[in-house]
Amino acid sequence: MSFPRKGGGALVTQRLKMATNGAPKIKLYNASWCWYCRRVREKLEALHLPYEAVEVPVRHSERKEVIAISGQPEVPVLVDGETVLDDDDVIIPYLERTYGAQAAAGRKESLP
Ligand SMILES: N[C@@H](CCC(=O)N[C@@H](CS)C(=O)NCC(=O)O)C(=O)O
Repeated sequence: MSFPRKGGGALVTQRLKMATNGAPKIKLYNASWCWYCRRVREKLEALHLPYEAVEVPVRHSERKEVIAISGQPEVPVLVDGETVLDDDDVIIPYLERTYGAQAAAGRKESLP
């Protein structure tokens, strides 16, 4: 069976992949009280990017996963496939560069 396709099939396919892939591809190590983390969460949400948020322990010494992944204990840490970033001033421009155009195209597509 075939379905009629609107223009922008690649975008539709991309959205379907995001919807059906199970776990989100982006993982954010963060703390609910952390302002830098909040900036990153707001950017992920503004770009409509699904992500898995991992709340880290308050104590540095207990942040073993963050240290293993990023080599340092501070949050936010963003993992996107092979890319691991550990500063909000690096993470936010990365998200804009990588996903900004996709989000803008999605907004245009949803206009009447
Ligand atoms: N340069 C980092 C600084 C991040 C930062 O200072 N994070 C704080 C939490 S808001 C942190 O993990 N501090 C260590 C701690 O929790 O004691 C950034 O801008 O993202």
